[in-house]
Amino acid sequence: MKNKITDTSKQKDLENYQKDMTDKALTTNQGLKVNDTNNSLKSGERGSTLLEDFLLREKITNFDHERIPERIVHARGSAAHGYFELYESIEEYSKAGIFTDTSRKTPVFVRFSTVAGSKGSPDLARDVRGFAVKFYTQEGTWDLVGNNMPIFFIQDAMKFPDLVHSVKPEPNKEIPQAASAHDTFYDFVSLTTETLHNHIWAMSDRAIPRSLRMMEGFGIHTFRLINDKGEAHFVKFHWKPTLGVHSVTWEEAVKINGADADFHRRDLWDAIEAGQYPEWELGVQIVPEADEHKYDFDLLDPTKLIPEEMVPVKIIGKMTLNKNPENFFAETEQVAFLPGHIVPGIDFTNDPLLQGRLFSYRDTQLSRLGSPNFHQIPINRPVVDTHNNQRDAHMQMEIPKGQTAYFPNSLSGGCPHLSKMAEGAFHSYEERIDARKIRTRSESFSDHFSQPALFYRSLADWEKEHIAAAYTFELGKCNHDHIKQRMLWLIAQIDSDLAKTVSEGLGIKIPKKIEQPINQAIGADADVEKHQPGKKKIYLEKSAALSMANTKFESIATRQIAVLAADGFSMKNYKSIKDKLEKEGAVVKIIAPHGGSIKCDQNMDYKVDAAIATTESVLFDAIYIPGGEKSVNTLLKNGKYLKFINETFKYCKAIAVDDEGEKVLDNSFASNYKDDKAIHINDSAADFVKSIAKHRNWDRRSYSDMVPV
Ligand code: HDE
Repeated sequence: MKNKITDTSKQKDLENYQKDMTDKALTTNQGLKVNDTNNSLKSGERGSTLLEDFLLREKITNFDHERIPERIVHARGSAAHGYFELYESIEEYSKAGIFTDTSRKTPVFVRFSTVAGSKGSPDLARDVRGFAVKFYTQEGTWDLVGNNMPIFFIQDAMKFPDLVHSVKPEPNKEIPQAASAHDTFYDFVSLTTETLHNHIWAMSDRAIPRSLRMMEGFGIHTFRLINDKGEAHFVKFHWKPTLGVHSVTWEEAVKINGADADFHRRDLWDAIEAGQYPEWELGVQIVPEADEHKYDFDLLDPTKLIPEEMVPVKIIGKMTLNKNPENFFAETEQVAFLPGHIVPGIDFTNDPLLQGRLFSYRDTQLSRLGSPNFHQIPINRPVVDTHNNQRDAHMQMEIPKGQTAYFPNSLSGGCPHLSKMAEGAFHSYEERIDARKIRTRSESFSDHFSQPALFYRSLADWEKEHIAAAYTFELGKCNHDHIKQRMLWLIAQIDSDLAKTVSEGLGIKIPKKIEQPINQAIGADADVEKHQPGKKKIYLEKSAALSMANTKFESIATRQIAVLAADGFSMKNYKSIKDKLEKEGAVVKIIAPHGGSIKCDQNMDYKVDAAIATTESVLFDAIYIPGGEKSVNTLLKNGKYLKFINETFKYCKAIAVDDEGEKVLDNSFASNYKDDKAIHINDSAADFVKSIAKHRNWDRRSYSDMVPV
């Protein structure tokens, strides 16, 4: 079995379950051929429908039961298949085959998600993104169920239902959908200071990614790696996208949700269909066991990250997503991730959030998928064989043979038999524990301000401005002043300038102290006193890795470029730009006054990708306007084209125009800023490419902020 597993093993397994309907007759579930699926059986042409109609009943019954409960969190998701390759063995740390065997291509299935919204909610909600990876390894399935931010809101699983209830729509009115900007969330956050670190990340542009392919992933918890000598190291897992980490602005996000609520899902699907496969490198931060207590924070506290400057991220492999699912429900909806799925060489730590997750995921799958046999659903089946004495239950798909279903037995020769560690059996890491049974929180978890402050200090000015705007927007949507005041007081503990800007935006003063101390507000007994947040520490001035200003700006692959053109556009202009952009991997789309096709100045037909009425500028990364008198005059008659340019200018994206195309620019808000470095007038295509690769020209914002779109 061992050497037979390849990157396509899971695909081959899934093919056994796929159904191709081509050239097939329509049948009932019993295989009966059907000659009418449009009309029910009636007593006479205008008579009542007969109970006898088993065709009607089968069709309707199936339909009535099509839905399963959506996930309580992470309901909205999109997924893809791919594989993971290891660059170099890390056998000194882990004996896991996936971390030691560089010849393997391990199949993976990855699901990205938002957290708070329902299954049909828009993709660009301000939210954390789930980043769940199922590795179908030769030693069994390993699930790395992470997020796109390196920390979490709470320190103990016990608080998870409270956190989720506070952010979900308010229970009396089921408002708002997929949004954190409401009273209950801020009531909870302002009373639960451990949330502040993840919260400030959620206020940053990380919460509104440009693409699922342009965000990082993190395992968050500290895990353990175990080598073949049984030695342990602590580890944090990181996914780094090869395209860099990029986001949209909040104003764009709001518009994208209206223009294309499936923006991220479509982008992932289209990139894979076009053969532009999303890639992430896997990195590990390794901490020797001896260093467990070396840091100013506790490695078991999931609200803390280890700055990369303190422990570098070692890149060890790459994941490539190269295939879309065949069926959304069967794969993306039915996939079940469990942090408890690990393989020899990887183990847990006592992080109290992780420990709770080890219970929750199997439990939730039972009600979501309806049976403990959910591991038999094709997408959830490991690529290795499974044998045990667990039996029966709803939807048993296998036919276990033999007289025995217990261990030990002699009637079946002791089978299925146990394995030794040397034969690959899992063995829990033997951690020495000498402790009291106690319901409390460790003092070492009590610093709630140092890391949000480190994050904020590490950002570029434009990132800081976006955070201030996000706090102002979110708190501005709350109705209760005491909640806003409590939040302002807490933000001031993170950074006084930030609090000042938010307070001006809200028109509310930062309180000198809060009326009711947080420990009283939570109705706590004396014991909670000692868990009040400690003083802010500065153990690192800045961490460059936390700022998106320091990400990669090398490629324009998969960037969407809108060409604004009508009949009579200059073919020469267009071709030279298009060829260069496409050579660099960008996607060039003609946006014309109508669908179908338009003619260039050489009278040749060009297929239109979208009529201007059906699309919006916020769906694109840059704009190009070729010359051609007739084309440009047509564009000038339609205000939507000017809106395209004004918005693209406002959101600091690259614009290129050639020849008469400049006239359109002259009529826009960009007309006075022709020396802006991301505005190209008769420039080389190579310069335009460089500006697109930079993602945005944030220097522009001092004047583009005034554009009223
Ligand atoms: Fe989850 N989480 N979670 N979570 N989580 C679920 O499991 C839970 C947490 C994450 O694409 C649920 O199958 C608890 C942290 C992702 O299918 C549920 C706690 C992180 C996904 C659940 C956490 C995550 C989930 C809902 C606190 C990042 C989507 C449906 C102890 C490391 C997986 C499901 C997918 C889904 C529980 C906290 C990531 C209810 C109790 C921290 C990516 O079991």
